[in-house]
Parts: sequence; C-alpha cells; structure tokens
Amino acid sequence: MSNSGVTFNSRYKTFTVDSRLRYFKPHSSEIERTFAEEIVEGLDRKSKYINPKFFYDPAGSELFEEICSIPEYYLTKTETEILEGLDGELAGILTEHLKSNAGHGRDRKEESCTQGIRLVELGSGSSVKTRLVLQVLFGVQDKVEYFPIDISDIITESSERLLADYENLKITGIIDTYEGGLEFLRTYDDRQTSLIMFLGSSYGNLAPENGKKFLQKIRSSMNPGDLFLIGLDAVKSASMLELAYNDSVGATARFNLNVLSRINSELDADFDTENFAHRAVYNHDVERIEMYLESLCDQSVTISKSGLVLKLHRGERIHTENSYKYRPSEVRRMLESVGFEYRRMWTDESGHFMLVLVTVS
Ligand code: AVJ
Repeated sequence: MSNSGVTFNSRYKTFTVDSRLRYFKPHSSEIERTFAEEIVEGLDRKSKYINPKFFYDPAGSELFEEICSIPEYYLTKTETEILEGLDGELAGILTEHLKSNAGHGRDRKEESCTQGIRLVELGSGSSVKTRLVLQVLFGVQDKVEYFPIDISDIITESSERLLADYENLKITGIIDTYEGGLEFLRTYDDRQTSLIMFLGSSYGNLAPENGKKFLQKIRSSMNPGDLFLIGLDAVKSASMLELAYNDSVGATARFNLNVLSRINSELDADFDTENFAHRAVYNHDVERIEMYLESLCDQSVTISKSGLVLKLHRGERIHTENSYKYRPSEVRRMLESVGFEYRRMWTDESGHFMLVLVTVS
C-alpha cells in the first residue's frame, strides 16, 4: 500500500492500493489528540462517560462481529432477514428512481445519471448486509462504486474480500467519523446518485437532539434524488432487550471492557479490567438500553496521555453506551421533521426491527 500523499483535502492521507481500491485517512496525530481529549472530558467529571464510538478498535470491531452472530442479539439477524426479503422491491424502486431522476433536469450531467447509483455506508457493518445491497445494485447497473465510512481500519480487510467477489466494484474507503466522512464526500464529487445506508440501529447511539442534528447533517450532504436507508431497532419487551445486551457467552461484556484495554494501550493507562463489571439495563422512561462499566472496588487509575488520575469508588459507574429503541409511529415524523421524503418502511413479521427508505427532492 503506498501513500500517494496527494490531495484535494489536506485533512486526509491517501492510500492507493490499486485502481479499484484506496483509502482516505486523517493524519494520525489528529485522531490521537481527539481521543485523549475526549477521554478526559468524559472521565474528569462526576457522572462519567466514554463515547461508544471508541469501542471500535480492531479488537472491539472483532468482538462486535462476534456479538452479531449470537442468537440473543437478534438485531443483525433480523435486519439481514428483512434485507433478504426486499431485494426485488428495492431493485424496482431504484430502477424507477433512476429513470425519474434522469428526466428530472437536475444539476448533474445527463450522462452521469446513466452511471447509476453509488453506495455510501456509514459504518462498514457486516459485509453480509453490504453484499445484499450490492447484489441489488448490480441487478440494475453494471458497475458500482462503494464508499464505506468507518472509524476503524477494519474496512481494509472487508474491502479486499468484497473486491475478490465483485469484478466491477470499486472501493473508496474513508477511515473517519461519520461526520468527517460525509463532509469529505461533499468535497469529493457529486456526479452520481448516492444511496446512503446507516444500518444496524447504529443511529440508536444518539440521543434524540443529537440524532436530529446528525440526520440534518446527512440530509444536507445529499443532493436531490439521493436516497437514505436507515435500520432502526424497535421498542419491545425489556426481557428480550436485556438478554440481547447480556448474552450468555459474555461477548457483550468483553466488548464493553475492551474500551478500557484500548485506553490502556493507546493512552498509556493502567485500568485493570478485572476490577470492572459489565452492566446493561433497559430504561423504560426513555426507551433505551444503557451500558455501564461498574467499578468493583475503590480504585485509582492513571491515564498518562490524558494527564489524568481517575478515582473511582466501589459501585460507581462509567456510562459507555445508550442504544435507543424506536416506535414505528414516531420514525416517519422523525425523518420528515428534517426534510426527508418518506418512501417506505419494511419490518420483520414480529416487528422487532425496521428498515426505512427516504429521499431528498
Ligand atoms: C452498533 C450501536 C447498534 O447498540 O446494539 C451491541 C452496539 N452494544 N451490543 C447496539 C452494541 C452492545 C450496537 N450498535
């Protein structure tokens, strides 16, 4: 992999692997400073928290993949099942959509409309789901350009595997936050129609006000004719939810604790993971799962690169994640309130999970 150093966007380094694969990544010092700063900000206060985006170092991403394969964690399975069932219908919508856009007289050049749709994915997710959507796209056009946006380097691995299986696929990976990646794409080019996907209920990490801001960010990064497909977990019984976040093989616990190991290695800290326990509880009032790391004793932890000595007493909790659940009736309103045009919602038979397609006109 060579660093061509080129760039139309100086925040990023470009890694060109070959004509079908390249990555953009912000200069590393920038990432590290942010991590150290955000960790102090979250821990040097009375109610302590760590942003869940920090779960996804290579080990954390692997643990998350493991979680996705556990039966109690019904989210991935259910969403995949919905995707499998909608291929014909989605292909129809995309074909229709391309036709009506071509005659719509928008800003883009006429010929570019025939280039079809590019796939932008927020979070590289499981490549099983990506493949299902790529399959639909290859059904309606010959070539596809895929832009995974992910905070973790893990996209480099899944990309190689995707390219091996799809000859007419080109991948431009953006290793950055979602906001950074969307910003990047705006300065990139806007000749193709984008299908932006945000699957797995990752949106559920955001509290309503931040979620709304984020949807606005997505909305404003889109051009007329672009599509947005979002996967959301539905409100359901507390027992089913709590089981999904307290799995029987302890993968979710390891995933939660791994963020401390990550802080240890990247910020020179001395967390002893044995001194913490994983907790996941459903909060009925705000309809979300809350995850914590609970201190099992009075202890003091040094985080050198953050310049912080952290004191925790027994039973004190660090809040590591919120995972909001949604009611079908509120989803449409939520999306329309930021200016999306609602197209279609798909759910599984039990209504455990939702996929929603919206557009921008
Ligand atoms: C990736 C944010 C959707 O909230 O269900 C899984 C992360 N945390 N198990 C979720 C997660 C614990 C997951 N999201």
